[in-house]
Amino acid sequence: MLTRTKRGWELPERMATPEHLVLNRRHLLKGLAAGPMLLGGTALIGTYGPDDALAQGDPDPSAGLYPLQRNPKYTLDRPITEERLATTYNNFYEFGSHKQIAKAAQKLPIRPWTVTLDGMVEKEQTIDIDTLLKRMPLEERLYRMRCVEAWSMAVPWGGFPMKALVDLAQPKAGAKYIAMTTFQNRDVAPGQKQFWYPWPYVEGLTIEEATNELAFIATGLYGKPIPRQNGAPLRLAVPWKYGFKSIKSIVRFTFTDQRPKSFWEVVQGSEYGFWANVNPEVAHPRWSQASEKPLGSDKRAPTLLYNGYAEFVAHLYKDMKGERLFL
Ligand SMILES: Nc1nc2c(c(=O)[nH]1)N[C@H]1C(S)=C(S)[C@@H](COP(=O)(O)O)O[C@H]1N2
Ligand SMILES: [Mo]
Repeated sequence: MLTRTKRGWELPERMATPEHLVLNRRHLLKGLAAGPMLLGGTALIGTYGPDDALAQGDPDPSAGLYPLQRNPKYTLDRPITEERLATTYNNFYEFGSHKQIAKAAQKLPIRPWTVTLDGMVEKEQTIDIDTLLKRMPLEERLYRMRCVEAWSMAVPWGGFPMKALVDLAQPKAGAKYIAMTTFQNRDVAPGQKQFWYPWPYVEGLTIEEATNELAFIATGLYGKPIPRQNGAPLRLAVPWKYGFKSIKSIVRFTFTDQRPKSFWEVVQGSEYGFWANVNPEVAHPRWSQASEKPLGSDKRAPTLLYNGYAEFVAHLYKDMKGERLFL
């Protein structure tokens, strides 16, 4: 198909772009202070329709590992999202602040790729992704995902429990948090030339969250290696939190006793906090979170507390006083 027609499931632009609408003034000024020489690189990349995403980059050497055996414990209350939608309607600001980044993301080199485990660990290490994949217990899980913008999907991730990675890292007793960092490469990721954003993308979890059985490192999607636009070669999947917590294309896991400040928290902390647990009753300052729009459906669905995963994770937060758990 050569023409780009608006489909029923697509959100109006005003719904689809809230994450980048409001920029923290302090941060903007900091970016401006970085100097006008960066200005030449701020042009936005073009937009692409879903069909352009068929363009492929290099073949993925981990293809032979998939499909993985599905873990039957994690079930869905809704149909699996059509693969084409989940792989062509994405948030990945490194490749543009709009949803049609799939084609642009094919430029991301995913081999060689190493993952560094550092900070408060017994021994810092840097592991090649294919070595890591051999050492981790790979499985498939069906998970829901809820973006703070109120669209959602349900997909079969392939990958491994984050706990296995934490065990490999051997954190020291004093470590309380894990800061995760996305690659930085302005040559392939034009969004990273947008100097007003605090690149590289960083996210964080407590060690308790990271070792909860639901916290998953996704390396596959729909029975294949995960596509670049979805965060190849490895991204986080924490389905009880808003989607921005699920950081893509990770290069570093740093164990620390300091709570990390994540990308969106730096941009606009009043709208995107550290915890960011899904709660239909706690509205975003600019829109309700009571319902969501599953990709591919024309009907809104009610949003559930912890995105339906309360039985797994609610206990993590029950004694926390004075924390903004849901924003
Ligand atoms: N590095 C990085 N990770 C990211 C993002 C991003 O812009 N950059 N967007 C986040 C947001 S807002 C969402 S909703 C999910 C979207 O994941 P998907 O495109 O695979 O659906 O990725 C998250 N991870
Ligand atoms: Mo999101």
